[in-house]
Amino acid sequence: MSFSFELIAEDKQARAGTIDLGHTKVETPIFMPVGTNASVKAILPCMLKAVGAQIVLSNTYHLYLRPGIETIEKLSGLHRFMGWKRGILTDSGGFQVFSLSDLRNINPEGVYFKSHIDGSNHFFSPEYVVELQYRWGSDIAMVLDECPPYTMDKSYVKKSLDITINWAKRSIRARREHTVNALFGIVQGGVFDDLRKEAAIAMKDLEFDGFAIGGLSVGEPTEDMYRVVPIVNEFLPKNKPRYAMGIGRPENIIELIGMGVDMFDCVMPTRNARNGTLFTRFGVVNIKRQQYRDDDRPIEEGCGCYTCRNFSRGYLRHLHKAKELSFYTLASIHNLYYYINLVKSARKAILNGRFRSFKDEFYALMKEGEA
Ligand code: PRF
Ligand code: ZN
Repeated sequence: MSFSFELIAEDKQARAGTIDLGHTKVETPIFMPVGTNASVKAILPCMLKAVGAQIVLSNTYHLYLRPGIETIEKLSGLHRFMGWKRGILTDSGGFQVFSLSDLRNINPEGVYFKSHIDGSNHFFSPEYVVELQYRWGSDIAMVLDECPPYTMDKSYVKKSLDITINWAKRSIRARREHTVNALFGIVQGGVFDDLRKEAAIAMKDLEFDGFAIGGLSVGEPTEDMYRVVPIVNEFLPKNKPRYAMGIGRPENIIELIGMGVDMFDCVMPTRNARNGTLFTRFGVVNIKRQQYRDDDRPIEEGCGCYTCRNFSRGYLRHLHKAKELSFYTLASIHNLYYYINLVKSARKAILNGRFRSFKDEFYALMKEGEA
């Protein structure tokens, strides 16, 4: 086991730390770009390095269906396969089975599902998804969980949570046979405060290397997210990293860092880049708009990314209109740089004990942009 987490500084609830993955380190808080199919869409590993990515997320559900475990094993594991030497965290498939596959049937043993690619039948157990993630060499594996849809009532969420907790215990037993990589538990419980507390307490004593908060950003009002996260964090051990899965908007990330969350992933920077929505300190730039046709300025004045150092809004708008493939790459580079540096600046502020003023400035600039 070569995983370790060191808490370096605290500023109220906000934390700065370092995760040591053995072959590479990750400075927290951290934003992880999403590389679902062992590729961050439109982005090469050399670009990931250039924007400062230290760890990326990939998906067990997708990789298991295509190209399959045997292929990745034959091609020397996930790092070699995708040409990325830094960190890799893999999601368990719990969430993707429920959001993507056709016809799924969840029972206490595991989950049966049909591939969204060819309709074939498959079964994931908590033991099997741990094995898969270790066999292809993920640095951080996630346990199988059920993320109940936001529309489910409390009795459903309670039953689902009981299954998720039982799966977490089985995952811990399964990992005893594999020693090198880290395993994170996932706290579910929907928007129900008492279920979240129950979930955090049930998970905290299991021998996980870190804990994720799942089941958020699934359509619930933002107030629910901001209420539930502190409840969970109160019960999670301080000396292990906390990861908010699939979150979120820049302001969600800032708020959750302030509540003691250390790790984030989200498709938003890359997905929004591809449809022309670019993030800046002054709010979003919709590059499709006519007003940018002859605009010689970069996406964001002062941004250090490759795109902003070399290209104008007018040029990027042209590429978008002409459906040039380079648009996807240039826009994704900027958005990833924005997200990664936002979180990096938050880390610096925490180290200097000025997270509060950092947050105030973040909102002040956004407001200035609206004016
Ligand atoms: N569970 C897992 N992956 C996830 C989620 C979850 O609840 C979410 C919810 N935002 C995103 N990704 N395993
Ligand atoms: Zn930029």
